[in-house]
Amino acid sequence: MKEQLAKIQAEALSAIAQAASPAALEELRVRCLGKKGELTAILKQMGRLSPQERPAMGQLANDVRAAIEEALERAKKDLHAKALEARLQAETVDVTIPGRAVETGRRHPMYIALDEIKDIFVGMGFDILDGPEVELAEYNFDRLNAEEGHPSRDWSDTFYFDADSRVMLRSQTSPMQVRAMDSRKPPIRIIAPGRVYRKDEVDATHSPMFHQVEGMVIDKGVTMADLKGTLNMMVEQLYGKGTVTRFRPHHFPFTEPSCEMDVQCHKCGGAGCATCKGEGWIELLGAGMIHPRVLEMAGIDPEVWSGWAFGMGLERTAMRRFRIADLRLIFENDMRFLEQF
Ligand code: 2NM
Repeated sequence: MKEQLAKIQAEALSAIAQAASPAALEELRVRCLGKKGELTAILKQMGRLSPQERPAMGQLANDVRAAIEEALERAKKDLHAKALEARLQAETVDVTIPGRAVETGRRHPMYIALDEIKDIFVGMGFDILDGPEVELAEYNFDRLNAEEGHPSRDWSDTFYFDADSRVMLRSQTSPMQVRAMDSRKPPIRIIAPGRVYRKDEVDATHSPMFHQVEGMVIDKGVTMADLKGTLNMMVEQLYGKGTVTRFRPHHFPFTEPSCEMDVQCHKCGGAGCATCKGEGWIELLGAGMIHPRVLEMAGIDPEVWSGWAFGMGLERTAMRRFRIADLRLIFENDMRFLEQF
């Protein structure tokens, strides 16, 4: 029995010395010291010994157990230390390597202008609406009082999808105003920014796709004075307090009366220069009192309610704001251009 114990100890210690992983160590522990282990098997035979032999053999068995446990514990610590060392080696960071610069994105100049306009109108209690770019001619034209034969409905001006000119890319964002009149009850205060499409050749001031913001107010007792007051307030926030404006008569099918709004040239103060092409004024937007027929078609009684609306081009607003000379720069996504804002 003594020899058996010595053999178990010797074999266990040598196996432990060679174990390469915590799992291998655990396997050894079970094999040597577990309930069905070699040492337990020996201890079960103690009963066969004489009472004189038993204490010494018991002591020896305990010593062997203690030696194996200690070896296991030490081997486990060694393995942990080695694993940690390996990890530290593998995860070494060379703090002397130069860093990689993070390229941050920035807002597009047109969206800077749009966000300003949105802030101004949200501050006055307007909701912002979004809607489809593929529209029905019914919403884009008929419901806006632009009847069959109106020049803007011509195939040479508008992108139609079908031969009978019913489905089209919207040429203005006003169909959103019509949808708002259908789905909401007055009083209504909304603005509708978005892409619009017209068959124009690309040049320094034209593009077949551009952006508009249109706005609309419908309430009781709304007059041209509200239109002028609100738009003047927007202009003062966009271009500074005291900016001078003027309203010229104009014509749109969906408003009556209609007007265009100019701002006095910020560069020459009205004297005439290159920026305003000698005019002293810069055209900003179109507007007017919503035509009674447009209200009627939406089921809004023009005897009770009245309203005003406006539409402005966003590219042109951004171009004025940032002195951008060519519209194409807005769409080309040239980093040398975009990095300047
Ligand atoms: C403009 C100019 C004038 C306009 C009219 C409407 C509606 F739906 F209320 F009738 N929405 N937008 C409007 C009025 C648009 O763009 C130059």
